[in-house]
Order: sequence, then C-alpha cells, then structure tokens
Amino acid sequence: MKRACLTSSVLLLLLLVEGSVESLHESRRPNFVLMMVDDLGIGDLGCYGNKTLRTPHIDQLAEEGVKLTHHIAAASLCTPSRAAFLTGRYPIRSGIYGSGRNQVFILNTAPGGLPSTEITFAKIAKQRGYDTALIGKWHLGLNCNSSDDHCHHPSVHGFNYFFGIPLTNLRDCQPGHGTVFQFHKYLPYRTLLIVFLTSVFLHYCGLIVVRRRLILALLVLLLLAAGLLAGFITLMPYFNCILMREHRVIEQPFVSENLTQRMTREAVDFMERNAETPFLLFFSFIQVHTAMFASARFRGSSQHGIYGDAVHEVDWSVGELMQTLDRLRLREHTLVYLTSDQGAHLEEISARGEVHRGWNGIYKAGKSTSWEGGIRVPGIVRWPGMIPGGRVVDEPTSNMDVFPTVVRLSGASVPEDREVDGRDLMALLQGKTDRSDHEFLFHYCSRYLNALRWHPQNSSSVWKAFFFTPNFYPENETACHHTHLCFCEPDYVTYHDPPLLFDLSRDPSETTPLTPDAEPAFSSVLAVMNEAAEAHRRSVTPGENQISAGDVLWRPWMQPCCSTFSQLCQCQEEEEDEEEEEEDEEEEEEEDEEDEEDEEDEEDEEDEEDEEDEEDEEEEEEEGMEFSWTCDQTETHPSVCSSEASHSAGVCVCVCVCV
Ligand SMILES: *[C@@H]1O[C@H](CO)[C@@H](O)[C@H](O)[C@H]1NC(C)=O
Ligand SMILES: *[C@@H]1O[C@H](CO)[C@@H](O)[C@H](O)[C@H]1NC(C)=O
Ligand SMILES: *[C@@H]1O[C@H](CO)[C@@H](O)[C@H](O)[C@H]1NC(C)=O
Ligand SMILES: *[C@@H]1O[C@H](CO)[C@@H](O)[C@H](O)[C@H]1NC(C)=O
Ligand SMILES: *[C@@H]1O[C@H](CO)[C@@H](O)[C@H](O)[C@H]1NC(C)=O
Ligand SMILES: [Ca+2]
Repeated sequence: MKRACLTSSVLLLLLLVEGSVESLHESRRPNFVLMMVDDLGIGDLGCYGNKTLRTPHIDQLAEEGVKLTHHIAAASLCTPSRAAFLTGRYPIRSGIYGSGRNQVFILNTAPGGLPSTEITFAKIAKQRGYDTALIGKWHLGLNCNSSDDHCHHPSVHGFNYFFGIPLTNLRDCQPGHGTVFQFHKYLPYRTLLIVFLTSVFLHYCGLIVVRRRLILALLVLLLLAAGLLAGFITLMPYFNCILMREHRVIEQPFVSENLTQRMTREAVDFMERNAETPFLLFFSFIQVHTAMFASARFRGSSQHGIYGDAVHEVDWSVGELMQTLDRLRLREHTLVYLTSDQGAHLEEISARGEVHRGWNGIYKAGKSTSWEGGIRVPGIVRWPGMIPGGRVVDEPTSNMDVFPTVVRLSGASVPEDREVDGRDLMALLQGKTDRSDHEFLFHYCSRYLNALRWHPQNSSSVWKAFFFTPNFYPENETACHHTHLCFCEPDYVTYHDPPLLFDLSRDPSETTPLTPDAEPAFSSVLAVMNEAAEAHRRSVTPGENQISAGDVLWRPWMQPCCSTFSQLCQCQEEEEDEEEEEEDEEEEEEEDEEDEEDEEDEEDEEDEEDEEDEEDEEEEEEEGMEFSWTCDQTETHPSVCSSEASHSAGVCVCVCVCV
C-alpha cells in the first residue's frame, strides 16, 4: 500500500514537474516566522553583547543566520513602528502619528487604527495562498464606530487567525503595578484644594463673604472629580486589558502570568496545522513591556529582576518555536526573523523603585527618542540553505525592509500604486551585495521629521543629523523621567540650526556633535542632508491622522465588553485547561525523550528518523494527498514531504511525494 502510494506519487510528480530540480528549488517559497519582542533593548541579548542575561536560543538563531548590527526601527514607539513594519512605509504615510503628546493607542475605545486601504505583508501572503496568523500584541486599533465592528481587527489586514491582545500590555493590566493614566499630574487639584480651604477659612473669619452654596458646590465638584478619576483608574484593567481569540473576547481582564506560555502553545499548534502548506506567523511578544510578568518557571531565574526573567521567557519561547520547525522538518523551508519594535524604555522604574527597563548597550537614550537607543534594534534573519549563516551585516537596514522581502519571497511583487520605503533585504543577506539600498533613512517623532541618516554610496560614514532633540529630565540623564516618555512638541524639545551632526561610524554613541572645525566636510554633508530632507518632506503626503488627542477620553459606546457593564465586563472563558495541561505534560515527555535521543549515537538517530518517516507517510495517507491554494504560476511548497504543484485556472494542486 505504502509502496503503491510512493510509485503513483512519483508518477504524478513526473507528470507535474515542468522545470529542472534546480529551478524547482529556486522557486521555493518559504514559510515565515516573524518575531517581534516589545520594548526589548539591543543590549539585552547575549549575541549583542550581554553577559548576564542568558538568551541561548536567540544567540543560536544569530549564529545560524545573519545578525544585523545597524537595524533601525521606523519609529521609537510601538504603534507607529508596527504600522511601518507591516506596511513597509513610514508611519506618517498611513496616518499613524498622533496629536500633541498622544502618539499611541492607550484605550480600546479609540476609533482610529491602521487604515484598511493599507497593504500589509500578511494581506499579500494571504492572497498568495499562505495561511497567516498573528499571535500576541496588535496595537493598531480595533473598532471604528461601535464596540464590535472590528474595522481595524488583524483579520482586516490579512491575518486569518488572531490570538492575542488588540491593545498593549499596560501597567494597569496587573494589580499593584500602578497606572499609565497620570491625569492627576495634570489636574490642578492642589491649587483647587488650597483655594477652597482658604476661602472657607477667610469666610469663617469673617474677612470675606462667600455664599455657603458656592462652597458646597465646589466641594461636590472636587469630590466628584476625584471619584471619577479613581473609578476610571480602577476600571482600566477591565476595559483595556482584553485577550481575544479571532473575533471573541475570551478574557477580560487578561491574566498575564502564563500568557507567553499560552501564546507559544498557540503558535506551535498553528505551525503543526500548516506543516504542509505555506504559512506566515507574526509572533508578537507581549513581554518585555510593563507590566512585567513571567511564568513560574522563569520568575527569579535572572540577575536582573522580573525584567530579566521576562527576557529569559522570551528566549525560551523562541526556542520552542524553533524546535517545532525542526520537528516538522521546516527549518530549511522557513525564513525566521526576530526584532524589537523599538529600544528599551528607560523611564520604566516601578512605583516601588524596581528596575523594569531594558538595556540599549552603547546606544544613547531609549524608547520615544530618535537617538540610536530609541531605534537601533536587534535584527536576526535565518533561512538555512538560502542565507549563509554566521554573518554580521553592519549596513543600515530598517524594520520596513521586511515588507518587500516577504512580499517578493511569497511570489508577489511590491505594490506600485504607493510609496514603499522598505527595501528587499535578500541580496544583502545572501552576500550578493555588501551595500544597503538605503542611502537615506528618515526618523520621525510623531508627525515631525526629527532626524535623518545618510550613508553615502562611496563611503563607510553614516552621518546622522538632528533637527531637534528631546529635553531630558533630570538634565544629566538620557531620559525624560518627568513625563515618562519624551515628547516631540515644541515645549519639550530643543531645535538645532544648523542640525546636530554625528558620524555614527566613528561615534556610535552620539556623544560629541561635530563642528565645522572638527569636521572639514561639515557644511557639505549638511547641505546634502538638508536637501534630502526637503525632497523627502515634499514627497510625503501624511495620511489622515488616526490617533487623536481626544482618544484619551473614554467612549462608552465603543467599549468591548464580554459580559455587561454591571459585571464590569469581566469574564474568564474556560479553555479546556485540563486537556491542555495533559498535552503539555506529553509534550514535555516528548522533549525529554528527544534530549535523550540527542545523546545517543547517530546510527540510532537515523533509525528513529526512518521510523518517523514511516509515521509521517501513514498520516498523510489518512489525511489525503492533495491540497490546493490559489496562485498564478507553477510553484512548489516545502512540507514534510517534498511536493510539487501545477496550476490550472489559478488553482495550484499540490501533490505530496513521500520520500
Ligand atoms: C463608521 O461610520 C462612518 C460614518 O457614518 C461610515 O462611513 C463607516 O463606514 C463606518 N464604518 C464601519 C466599519 O462601520
Ligand atoms: C500558570 O500555570 C501554572 C502551571 O501550569 C499554574 O500552576 C498557575 O496556576 C497558572 N497561573 C494562572 C494565573 O493561571
Ligand atoms: C544585560 O542586560 C541587563 C538587563 O537589561 C542590563 O542591566 C545589563 O547591564 C546588561 N549587561 C551587559 C553586559 O550589557
Ligand atoms: C563621494 O561622492 C561624492 C559625490 O559623488 C563626492 O563629492 C565625494 O568626494 C566622494 N567621497 C569619497 C570619499 O570618495
Ligand atoms: C544626576 O544628578 C542627580 C542629582 O544631582 C544624581 O543623583 C544622579 O546620580 C545623576 N545622574 C547621572 C547619570 O549622573
Ligand atoms: Ca514597544
């Protein structure tokens, strides 16, 4: 029976093969596992120089792939950086830039989001027949007009499957971790109280006459405001900290402790379901953003408190995903990418004084600034067989480059009806060129062009010019501790004319701005850069702003709520915990067995692999041999078996051959 299957499959294969084996290999479309950690500093990873945090799985990825040491996030805050990552465009083009000090979504009731007219790499991969999933954080909007129209849901942007949080992890999402809503800092409640008490005092001394009714009214107003504020902050977790599966809210507020474990399990399931068909997984970590959490296994595992524990858990999760690829024999058929959405958030010191921030290595400042510490992020790409491993690339690259790279590799072409700012990375990664396609990269803070870098085609210099820089507080630090984030509005920055100039190739830590005396090329370099900035400004049409100042106000009619308001929207859907735990145990046993196998000699391993092959064959027979996806040319897809596809009327039929 097995033999018959094999023979007939080979026959089918022979009938279907059009090109040579070589071209078959060439046209192979990889799976994608794209991992983004939240707020991770470039200095937190072993492969980027950390000596005390242990990140062996990520380090191994870097060893087996290419480590980018000049990888730049398109923005220094979550929402805009993610918009740029998914679309390959500066976030200003899609309208993700904010108003005033508000530059990210902080309430689930905000009506903005990534416009549906934007094209994400997931949308294109989906059109090309990939199964696509987002597991983890989204942070690009949810609804437009109501509490469940889901006009900005990941499914609108090409993700077939979603398990995760539509917003972000907030301090409010864990009891005892404080709040991000610092309204009290801006309310003149002290002044109000003093005015109130003084007038009461003067009134009773008989020095002035204030109507008693007025005093009462003032008192009521004061109490009401305080009550509303307290109520709002208490209710935040219920309103904002929601976990969704597809279109359903399954946990409100979510319990963070085991969230990475659950996400990892979801990702493993997704890859298993798609072992034989092309898939794209965007695994978007909820760690290592505040409120900090780590599951029991990792708490206390690092020398750096709960932050370090969270980094350890991230590394474990990366290891699980990579092990799954190996188990499904997809290692050679999968492009793996790992990055952080921006630099570490240096202001994250908890109310109790615990350090909840990461480390940006030698780079200056952090999240919410365009200094290198805010935008220089880890970038690791692995695709064994297609991208030579063990290389370090120091040319400027951007997280926007993932868009054209994924689009091309999925067999599509980059949309021509819009400006795409990312550049296909493959030639650089494969060593076919040693120059980056980015001569200029522009760094925005909100809607303002904050800085730009220039890597002249004939030199190793990377010039960086700032039009303004944030005012730090305290002044001797490189963070904005008074406002928790640095802002780009006029009151919070210092403007520079001529721009502040650095050569990152000589001064990567941006310690000493160049002067015309110290740098003979000072004015000629700035002339080129000013002109490039002007040309760029002229070419950019900002999209309709998606993040309004009013978004900090709660819109009750847009509140996702999985029970009722009187129940505080609370719910905890049972997720067959027992079954899953059993599965877990089984998996762990399997892991243990695998570990033992490793120790045994090679012969035995081969034997076992043969056995596994046979098991695979049987499974395939049960599941049927054919699967199809839409396409417009002959193509192959790697799977557990090697496979080949033919096309007729835009439908690819793929036939598995058990080898
Ligand atoms: C939201 O309302 C606007 C204005 O009424 C309408 O144009 C738009 O289609 C609505 N969007 C959704 C997703 O319901
Ligand atoms: C997290 O998982 C562990 C081990 O499975 C369990 O003991 C613990 O109760 C879970 N925590 C929560 C908050 O569910
Ligand atoms: C490693 O990371 C931790 C946590 O962010 C940081 O405190 C420490 O300074 C880093 N160590 C090195 C050698 O970079
Ligand atoms: C690089 O090219 C520019 C213009 O093409 C030229 O002005 C400059 O002198 C060159 N620099 C070097 C180091 O060759
Ligand atoms: C900045 O100054 C404050 C008070 O003068 C001091 O406590 C702090 O350690 C200084 N920080 C740095 C980074 O020098
Ligand atoms: Ca972030």
